Order: sequence, then structure tokens, then C-alpha cells
Amino acid sequence: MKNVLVIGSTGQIGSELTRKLRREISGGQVVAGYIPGAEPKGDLLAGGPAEIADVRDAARLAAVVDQYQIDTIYNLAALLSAVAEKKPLLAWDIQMNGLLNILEVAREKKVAVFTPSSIGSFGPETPRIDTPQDTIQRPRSMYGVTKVATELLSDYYFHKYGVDTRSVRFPGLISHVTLPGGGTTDYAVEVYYAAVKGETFVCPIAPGTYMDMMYMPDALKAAVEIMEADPARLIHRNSFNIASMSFDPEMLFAKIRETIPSLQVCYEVDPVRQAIAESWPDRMDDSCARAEWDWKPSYDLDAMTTDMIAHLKERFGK
Ligand code: AKB
Repeated sequence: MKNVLVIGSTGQIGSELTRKLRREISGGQVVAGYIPGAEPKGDLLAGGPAEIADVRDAARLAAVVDQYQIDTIYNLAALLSAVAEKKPLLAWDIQMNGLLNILEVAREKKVAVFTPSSIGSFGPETPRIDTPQDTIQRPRSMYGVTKVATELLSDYYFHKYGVDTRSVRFPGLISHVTLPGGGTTDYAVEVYYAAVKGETFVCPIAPGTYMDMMYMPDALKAAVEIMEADPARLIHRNSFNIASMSFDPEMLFAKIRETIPSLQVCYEVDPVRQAIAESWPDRMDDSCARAEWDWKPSYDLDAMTTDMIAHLKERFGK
């Protein structure tokens, strides 16, 4: 990786991935791609080039790739699961037509592409415990449908045209930097903010609902390491299970209360998010990622909670 375009650079993953790549890549450029209305600001704007890069505008993508001699695209443009249920056609347009534009540009210009998949690519018939790498994927949400199709289309471009596509299935991602928007796992981020601010947290997910989760530094590490992995070792490409922790709301709240005993919680279960959550794995088996590119997470629930609370206390002066 030398010259990288991050599409969706101001989103939950993109805002941190762009900064990390700029710190770590020397002798190249990391372009912060954005859509009007979601412009980079502050150090994200000052730290390197920024260009409009709407996945639905293929000509514009090709021009940015040419201008900066891009060799790798991180395609992070997506509507998350709950919002995609409200806007399924828009989700399809961004996730599928957008991906096709990127893959076509990548084919013509020999660019590697990372497009994340998700625990959302699984469905109610998938084994929930130790979900295998290769298993049943029949999701019932539009988000899930686009994620399975993303995996298939990315593999298609690799096998048919040799485009270097690689990907991981992200669990719910937890970070203190940029809030997610419209996901099923967002509760696991929002409760930390409520705890530190001393607000009552209204939980949209029912107790006993387990999902895979991951702290953002591990997710970013995975996104970089998979693109740098030795291709000769990769049996899989799109997309690898990666895992680090699994919990239900009660387990998370108990862990936060070890540091902030005053955390107040009530439940108002959102039927859309709850139905999606119940169709996702409790815990994925990530042994293929460990075997094929040495994936190993650094954070468990304990370490993540300590770090999240410390950062948020500093941010909010608590
Ligand atoms: C969501 O909840 O939609 C995302 C995901 C797990 O892909 N965070």
C-alpha cells in the first residue's frame, strides 16, 4: 500500500482508519474521500488530501484514482443495518451499485479493494455459536443481503479478473472517536457515553442477546493486516470472520459498573434492531483468519472498557 483512497473517510471506521494510514504509510498519500455534507474537518482535513468520492459516480472515482495513482481503495461507504431497513433501495444503490463502480475502476486501473462485510451477512439459519468461516448465509435484512452480495461480487472480480479484493466480517465496532449511525450494535457504544455523562441509558436490545463486538483499534489493525497479508497464504478472501469478544447488554453494563457504579439503564426494545440482532451470530469462529494471516486481537471486554471510559472522561472533563 502506497497511495490509498479511503471512501467514507468521515464515518465511524473511516475517520480513524484514514488517520492511522497517514501515520503508518511513508512515501505515499492517503486521500480522504467524502461526499458533500460529510466533509473532513480539523486534523482529518489538514493531515492530507481530501477529495469528493461518491461511490455512485464512477467517473469521479476513476479521476481520483488517476490523480493520486491510487493502488488501494478502502470502500467504507454503507448504510448500517437499522437504517438500511428504513431505506432499502438507497442501501442497495450505495452498497451494490457503488461497489460495482469501484470494482470496475479497480479492474481497469489495477487497484486493490477492501470492502468490509459484517456479522450482518449471516442469518437465522446460520449456526450461532462458533459460527464457521464457510457456512449458511441467508440474512433477512437488506444490510445483510448487500453484505453477502458484496462478498460474492468481490470474490467474482478476484477469480474472473484478478482484482486483489480482500475483506473481513466486522463485529459491532466500539470506539470513543466517531459515533456510528443506524446500526444494530450501536447500543454498545452509546452506553459508554451515557455512563460517563451520568445519563440514564435506554437500551434498544433485550437482555440475553449476545453479539460479537470489537474495539476499534483491533478492527483497524485487521483492515490493514488483511491488505498486507501474503497472498500466497490466503485460501479465503471475501470475507474472513474476525472475533475478539461477545456479550449481551447485561454483561456489558456489569462491566461498566465496575468503574461507574452509578450507571442507570432501562430497556425500550426496538423490534427492528432486536429482530436483526437475534438473527446474527453470538460468537464467530475466526480460526481461518488466525491461520491464513495471523489475525490476533489485543482487546477483550475488560481492556476495552478501561480504555473507553478513560478517553470519554477526558473528552467530557469528568
Ligand atoms: C450494524 O450494527 O449494522 C453494524 C454491523 C454489525 O455491521 N455495526
